[in-house]
Amino acid sequence: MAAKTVKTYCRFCHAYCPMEATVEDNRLISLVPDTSNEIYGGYTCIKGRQLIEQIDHPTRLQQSQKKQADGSFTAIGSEQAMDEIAEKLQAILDKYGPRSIASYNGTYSYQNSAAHDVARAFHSAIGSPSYYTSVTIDQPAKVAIGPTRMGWWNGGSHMWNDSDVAMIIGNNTLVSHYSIPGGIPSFSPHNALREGKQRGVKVICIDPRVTEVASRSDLHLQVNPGHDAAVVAAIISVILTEGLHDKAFCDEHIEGLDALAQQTLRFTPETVGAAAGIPAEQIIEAARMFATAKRGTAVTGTGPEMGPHPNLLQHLVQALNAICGRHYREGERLPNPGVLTPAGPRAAQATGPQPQWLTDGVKSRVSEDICETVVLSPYGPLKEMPTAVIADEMLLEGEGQIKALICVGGNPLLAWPDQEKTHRALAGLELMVSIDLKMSASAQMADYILAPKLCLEREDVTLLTDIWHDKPYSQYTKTVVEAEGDKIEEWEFFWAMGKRMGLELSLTHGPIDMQNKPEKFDLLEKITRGSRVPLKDIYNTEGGKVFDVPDVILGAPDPETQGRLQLNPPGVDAEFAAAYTDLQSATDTDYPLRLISRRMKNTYNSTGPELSLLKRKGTNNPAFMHPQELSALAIADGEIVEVHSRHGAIPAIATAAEDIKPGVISMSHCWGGSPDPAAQSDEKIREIGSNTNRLIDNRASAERYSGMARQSSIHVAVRKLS
Ligand SMILES: Nc1nc2c(c(=O)[nH]1)N[C@H]1C(S)=C(S)[C@@H](COP(=O)(O)OP(=O)(O)OC[C@H]3O[C@@H](n4cnc5c(=O)[nH]c(N)nc54)[C@H](O)[C@@H]3O)O[C@H]1N2
Ligand SMILES: Nc1nc2c(c(=O)[nH]1)N[C@H]1C(S)=C(S)[C@@H](COP(=O)(O)OP(=O)(O)OC[C@H]3O[C@@H](n4cnc5c(=O)[nH]c(N)nc54)[C@H](O)[C@@H]3O)O[C@H]1N2
Ligand code: SF4
Ligand SMILES: [Mo]
Repeated sequence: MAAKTVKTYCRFCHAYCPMEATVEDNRLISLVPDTSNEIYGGYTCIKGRQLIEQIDHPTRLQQSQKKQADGSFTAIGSEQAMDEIAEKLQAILDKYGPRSIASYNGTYSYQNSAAHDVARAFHSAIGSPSYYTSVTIDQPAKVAIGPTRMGWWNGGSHMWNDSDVAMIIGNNTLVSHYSIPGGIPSFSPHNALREGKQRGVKVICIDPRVTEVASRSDLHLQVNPGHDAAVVAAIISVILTEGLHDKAFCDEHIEGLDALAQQTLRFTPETVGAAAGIPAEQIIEAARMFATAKRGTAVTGTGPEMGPHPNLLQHLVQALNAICGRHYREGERLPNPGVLTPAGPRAAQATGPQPQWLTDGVKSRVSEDICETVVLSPYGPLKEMPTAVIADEMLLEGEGQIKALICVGGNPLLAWPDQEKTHRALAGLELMVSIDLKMSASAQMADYILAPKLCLEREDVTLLTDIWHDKPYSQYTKTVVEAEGDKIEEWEFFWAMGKRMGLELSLTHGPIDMQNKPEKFDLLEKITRGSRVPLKDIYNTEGGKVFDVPDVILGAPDPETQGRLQLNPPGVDAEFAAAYTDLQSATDTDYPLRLISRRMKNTYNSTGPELSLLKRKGTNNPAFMHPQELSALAIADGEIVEVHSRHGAIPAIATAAEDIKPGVISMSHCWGGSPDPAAQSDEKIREIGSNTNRLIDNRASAERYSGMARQSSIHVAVRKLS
């Protein structure tokens, strides 16, 4: 057959870079950036260039696997595996009830545009609230707790393309390709930043590392980790004291401004600067730079969102944007009203807080304070249980204990806080099923591993990123190459369980055909029904494009439904007090260093180090430290040391890096292997790295409502091994 070139997009990460694939006899012979794309301009990264290799890689599971009595795996047909799994799930459901069946939908579940909706439909059909995702160990304060407590603005915040300032707090988009709107766009981020700087955007970066973003910013606050809430409180205080806020917006749409002014008053630039290790003048300069600009948003990333006081930090960042009025107003055109999200007019008004979401959902069995979180999405509020305490839910005996786990494109043993506990929890399950392309550390603990189709082997649409773009952009990709052998999609698993268990699965816009397996397009059509652009039009468009959607001009507020943003919700006083106390706390002499997280260019969490180009860039997660720190401890660059916390110890490869603030260790997560001594993970540190989640006690500083663990800014010390 003659070679054919088609347009598609990469789903190695969520930047969804458009590509052109040339296929001959169902084999990929080339995969190149789609240089004609108007948004990405031909951008791709080293990971995306490995998609061809990934398809035939020797570590890829070509068939589903079943664990044998001796712990080894043998190949099994996927239909046979699913027959057996359905029977086991039914027995567990009958014996222990719906809550005992949990699914954990990790990062690769998000890359399949139908996976979450069908998984949720399965949970609804069996009545199980035990729906978990990686979002609740990522930034739950941002997507759930913050907007729930303060309310949100229906017109959204200023986006990068029409901003003249951006405050970027612990978010390194140039490596992570991640930002919420307002920060540097995740799509071709280098170009976006260059274009912004030419336009005159002022970038304020707050990060303990001179990151790729920090080195290109106008003002870098190289803070000690863990004081971001206090830093933002101080910035707010300067703005309010100097009267730089948007008084008209505050009068009309905000409640609790006086209280906020009071609460932030004692967070003076001097007090906060001393603890955060930066000059007071920098805090004042950041406040003035941000507030005197006309448009632009403050955004956070994972670093501070995983550190201390994330609920307060998120509250203050939202408050900062609100008091400066950084929201689209009546009569303004929304840069991206959404392509796949529901059509309809939008009004320039706030929706007030929803405190009932914090308390009325399904309660965690392990703590009164922790509850189902409500994640805001363009499709409405979505409930999920907090992953930070899922291992405890598995270990705590009694009514509702989790007995079965379906793990979809996630790697709990490396990703969940408290690795030892996670290991015990997974080992105690009656049934664990993993849908994973390789024998990951977690998959090895499963009873069944189902071999999935990879991204170029399936259809998808850019549902996840629909409102992250600052233009109404979308792309539908058809299957580029048919998967060889017996492989399934993530959603097909849940459909197959539903069918075998005699369930009726339903999406928001109607039931799923349970007799004949639906086509993916039909599923996606049902998921997106009512969208601004019909899915068919996107399907019929070759490649990604900005769609010509009618302008959405924000309408006048409706007095009936209009709410106010609440700057002083119940509970924040105590959070302010805790953040203030932290400013005064003496250095912990036993654990004087702070271990923080980072992303690495050559991997996506635990995916990638097996691929040749990525492997060449490194097969482990070095412990980056300032050379001064290394010499003070008499540690050589490249030496294997032990990093230990009150909770655990791991080996680490000490690596000198000038860009790290002294006192800080910067290490990536999701590396290493099983903590089971039999796995001898520590001995393989240079080949597989080590797992920072072994240093974390997930309950020691669990955040209210979400149970979010302290996954960054961890108190540690370093010990020489020889
Ligand atoms: N200490 C600490 N812990 C952290 C973090 C941190 O910064 N510090 N970060 C947290 C964050 S933000 C997140 S999102 C989580 C990540 O948590 P997880 O999502 O649980 O972890 P990943 O390593 O992304 O797991 C992805 C899995 O999917 C598999 N996979 C790869 N491609 C495919 C595919 O196409 N289909 C399928 N079905 N599977 C595939 C991979 O082999 C891998 O096992 O970790 C969290 N944990
Ligand atoms: N290449 C690659 N891309 C990825 C991933 C990957 O593993 N590799 N992971 C994906 C995932 S799951 C996610 S959630 C996103 C995350 O995307 P980002 O949030 O952009 O993640 P990072 O690049 O780790 O950036 C976090 C930054 O926070 C800083 N930081 C750490 N602690 C603190 C602190 O206390 N205060 C402040 N102010 N800063 C702090 C770190 O130095 C780091 O620069 O990236 C995604 N993209
Ligand atoms: S940034 Fe890299 S990994 Fe992410 S979608 Fe683009 S090419 Fe793929
Ligand atoms: Mo994440």
